[in-house]
Amino acid sequence: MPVDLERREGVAVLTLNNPDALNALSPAMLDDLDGLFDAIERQPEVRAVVVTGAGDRAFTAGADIRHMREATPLEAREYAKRGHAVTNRIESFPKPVIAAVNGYALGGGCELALACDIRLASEKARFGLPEVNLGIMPGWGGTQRMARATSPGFAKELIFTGRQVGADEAKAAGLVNHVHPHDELLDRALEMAEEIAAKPPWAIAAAKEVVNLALEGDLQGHLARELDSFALAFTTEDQREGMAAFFEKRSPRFHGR
Ligand code: CO8
Repeated sequence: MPVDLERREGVAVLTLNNPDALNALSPAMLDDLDGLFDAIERQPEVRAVVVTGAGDRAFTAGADIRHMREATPLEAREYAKRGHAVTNRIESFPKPVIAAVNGYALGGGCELALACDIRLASEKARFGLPEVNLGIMPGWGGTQRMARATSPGFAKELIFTGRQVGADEAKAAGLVNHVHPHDELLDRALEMAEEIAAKPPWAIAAAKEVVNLALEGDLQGHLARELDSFALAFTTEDQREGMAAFFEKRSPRFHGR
């Protein structure tokens, strides 16, 4: 299974499981995640969710570049829509979702973490929105949720430069709640999830819904704009060049067409 589900004391732990590709979010993994959230929603005994990555290196390194490399704009839009569906689902899920970021959280991986309610990071976590290096732009909500979680200036720096930041810088920017030693991350995430799971579930769900409203300001309208701009990037030669350069392990040469 691309995503593992483990149940503990009122908490479901979802582990993105394709460590050889740094847990890249293939369409199968997105489908799996969606199905597991369906199942968890129907289980009243599960009152909190933790999402993490398998292996020692990555939460997830983002959307599957192999799947995007030859995509037409319409196919790219479809893939982006699937990512939007999963991230919107997490954000509006009636139970709290904690991201335990145990390594790279890049591109769609960072966007997945941003859709979670609370982000805990290991000291090895690396966050970034490196899509420009591939000739494209963030397409799974990063343009909106990074700016809302941190600040427009921080979001633009990360999006324009593709720079990765470590756990401490991410914490200073407001992107993560706490940084933990790598080997303790999952235990700390479970502790927090279990603490929340012992609270009254209706009050938690209602509070989540209302806190989300604090940042609303036509989020869905802006996400629709992101989707269209993301798909348009796939009309450019720079997208082909950026993704070819990734697999050829060289620097891309962008020509603005
Ligand atoms: N997709 C597919 N495969 C990947 C990805 C990915 N995102 N990331 C890593 N891999 C694969 C590599 O190809 C490699 O495979 P192989 O062993 O077969 O060569 C394996 O994972 C290990 O990776 P590296 O050899 O590159 O490991 P390094 O330690 O040298 O580097 C990095 C680690 C820095 C994390 C590097 O792998 C990297 O830069 N990865 C790509 C990160 C990235 O650009 N992510 C953003 C992707 S775009 C995106 O997420 C857009 C979101 C909106 C999408 C909308 C849908 C269309």
